[in-house]
Amino acid sequence: MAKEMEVLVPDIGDFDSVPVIDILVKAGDQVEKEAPLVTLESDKATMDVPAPQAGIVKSIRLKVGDKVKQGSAVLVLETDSGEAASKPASAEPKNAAAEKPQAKAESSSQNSSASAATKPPSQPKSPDEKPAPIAPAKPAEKGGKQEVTVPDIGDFKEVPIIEVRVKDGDVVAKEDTLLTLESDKATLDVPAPAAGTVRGFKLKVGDKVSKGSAICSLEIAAETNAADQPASEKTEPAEKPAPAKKSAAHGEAEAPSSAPGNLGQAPLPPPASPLPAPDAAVDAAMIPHASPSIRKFARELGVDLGQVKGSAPHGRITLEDVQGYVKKSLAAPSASVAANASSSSSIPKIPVIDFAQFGPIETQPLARIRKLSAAHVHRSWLNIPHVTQNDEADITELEAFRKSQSEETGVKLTLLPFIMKAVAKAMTAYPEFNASLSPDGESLILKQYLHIGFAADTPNGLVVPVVRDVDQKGIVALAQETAELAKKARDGKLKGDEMRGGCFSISSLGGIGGSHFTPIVNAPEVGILGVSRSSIKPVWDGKAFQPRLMVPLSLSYDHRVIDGAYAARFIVQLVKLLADLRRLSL
Ligand code: CAO
Repeated sequence: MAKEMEVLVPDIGDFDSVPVIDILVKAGDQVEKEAPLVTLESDKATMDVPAPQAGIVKSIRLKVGDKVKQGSAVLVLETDSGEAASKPASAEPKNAAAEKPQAKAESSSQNSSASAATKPPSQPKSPDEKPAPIAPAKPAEKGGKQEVTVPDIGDFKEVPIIEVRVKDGDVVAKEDTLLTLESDKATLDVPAPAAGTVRGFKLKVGDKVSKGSAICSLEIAAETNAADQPASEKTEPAEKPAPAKKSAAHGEAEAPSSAPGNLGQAPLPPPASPLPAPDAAVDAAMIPHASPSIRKFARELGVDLGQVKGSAPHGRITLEDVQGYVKKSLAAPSASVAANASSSSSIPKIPVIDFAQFGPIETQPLARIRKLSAAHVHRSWLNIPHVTQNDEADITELEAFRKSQSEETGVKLTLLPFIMKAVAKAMTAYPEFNASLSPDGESLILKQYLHIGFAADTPNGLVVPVVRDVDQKGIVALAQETAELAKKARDGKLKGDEMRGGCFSISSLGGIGGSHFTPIVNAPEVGILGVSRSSIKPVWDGKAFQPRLMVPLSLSYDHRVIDGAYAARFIVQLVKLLADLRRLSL
């Protein structure tokens, strides 16, 4: 017999005024059990409220912009089974019998992070029932040691570590990410519960951990002040973490904004800085802003959300945006398809080989950054017709100046900031290097700002921090900024903004070695400069060979945008600028 039930907002942590940002169903819709009904978004997490049962939506009880909390009415659902998945439409908003009610306050609050979107709503607490405070941590005494363990990560056990952010001896601030775990349902950053020095850290990527697994001990900084104490030590109940953003169906994971605080642990902090993929990959490689249900929808259609422009506030991607993207892609003329094609190109697959037949092997999961940058360089390589132009610049005088200025200013000046400045100057003279091809391949977008990214080698893979307004900065400032960004990159502390907006990239392998190489253009940029190791070479001055310090340069460019002659002029100009720094001031 058909029965009506009122679907309520499940336990969403301590949030009590969360805006509804999307209503995904309308009256009359037939929904499956677990189908997302509405999307809520706090400043910390995006979450879908799923249908507790299959049924027909009779009426919607809220609208976009409404602010809700646990127990708020979402809609009325007519179900066949008559099972009270939420509560009868007429009943008080209390005691909604979830299919699998949480056994206790602790699990109902803390499991929400990893499973809110797929679990049926948990039993709402009565309106005046306060969430259970998170159990106090062992005090992290100043100058003492605190053992750090994996916090409550919901129902998950044996969760693989996908990223390690610290090593033994590192000094961390409270809430700095120590490592990232990824189950099939959620990605969770484990933060430092206090500021201190990491000791006894032995975990590595691929290790599997569960709640309570030892991570390291923290030698608590003597100057640790109250603000550094774990939230759970404060008298107020610790903030109950928000549910992890996750897919309703496939468990596609996103970093939780604030995942469960463990007993004795500080709540997990907002997600680690967005993935340090090469800047141009940002659109595609960084987690796009979309609700779990939209992600699922996109996945089903094979849409890369990184390619979709969000029309909702803060660039959030809506259902209509995905649909529009699909329509546009289907209608796109072959030229623009060619401009965008990567996943659709039917390149022959590399045969799958069982390497174990030839000898012992070990399979190591790739770190997230590596996976993202692999996807990005692959896209760039497939989409961009590359040409690489090589040359060498005589930096004999520059080198002498660099050394003298390093001593004089006390700032370590490497070759990189000089090259960056020279590239900026050359880009000003050859503005097509400061451009991007429009997505439809019909026009050139010329940028009136000049930000340059540089590839940085980090333990977790390649990242591309971006130095802004290079044309307006001096060499010393550039040296300081690149050194600072490179350190942040290696420490895994770069923020999303610090990897966005690049116009051109420099990949300097000069500190390592090698002569020339072919850098891959960092799409949608159109040029990248590879710098190799300088060496003394005999250079003919018209009368005799002179020993000169030569640095090899490799300029790769997008041949759809840049003609060969234009690129040759650009690199010749660059070589001249490096050979005679006085030209930089002209
Ligand atoms: N020729 C000779 N020596 C060079 C040089 C060059 N072209 N470039 C740098 N060096 C020297 C520096 O002067 C420094 O020497 P000292 O320590 O004796 O002063 C040493 O090499 C190390 O420099 P550095 O690498 O620390 O500093 P940098 O400013 O040159 O580079 C950074 C910074 C972040 C670009 C670099 O550390 C890095 O990560 N490079 C790798 C980039 C990369 O992976 N590219 C590939 C991307 S595609 O996969």
